[in-house]
Amino acid sequence: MLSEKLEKALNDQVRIEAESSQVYLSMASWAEGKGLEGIAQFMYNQSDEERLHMLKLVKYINERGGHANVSALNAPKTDFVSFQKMFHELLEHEIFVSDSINELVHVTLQEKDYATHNFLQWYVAEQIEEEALARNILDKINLIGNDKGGLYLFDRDIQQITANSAAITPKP
Ligand code: OFO
Repeated sequence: MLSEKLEKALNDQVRIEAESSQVYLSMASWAEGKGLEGIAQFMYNQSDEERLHMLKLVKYINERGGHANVSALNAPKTDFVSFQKMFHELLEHEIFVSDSINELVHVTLQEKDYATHNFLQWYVAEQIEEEALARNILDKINLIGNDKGGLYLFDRDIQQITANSAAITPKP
């Protein structure tokens, strides 16, 4: 049985994962509108992954005798100015999520809930991967600079990154 404090902290994370899914969906839509097909596909994929992260938490909370809440979400922004800025925001967002997962892990130790501590290790590992991927993409973007041909290749490359990450990401 989850403690009240931990149940609330897990539910906060449910909301954060759901909001992450909306943020990436909004990024996907923005990129699609700009004709950046590869980037849009990458963001749609990220959005789907975040929804799976949310579902995994929902099921865990209910399995442990708690009640997973489906709550109202903050609306993401709709304009991202440039794809470079958008990927910077993606990294910042992932760092924010990693911090919140760390806080959550801290609560499991305070509450001496080692089963939930164990369950959350999947999220810890996932965040390391997602931050690394975002940094990797930003390195590529810095290499391109303002070169139009480079952007074309980047948009094509990122489709490959999407396909590879779908193949290696362990399913929640
Ligand atoms: Fe939910 O994995 Fe990143 O944010």
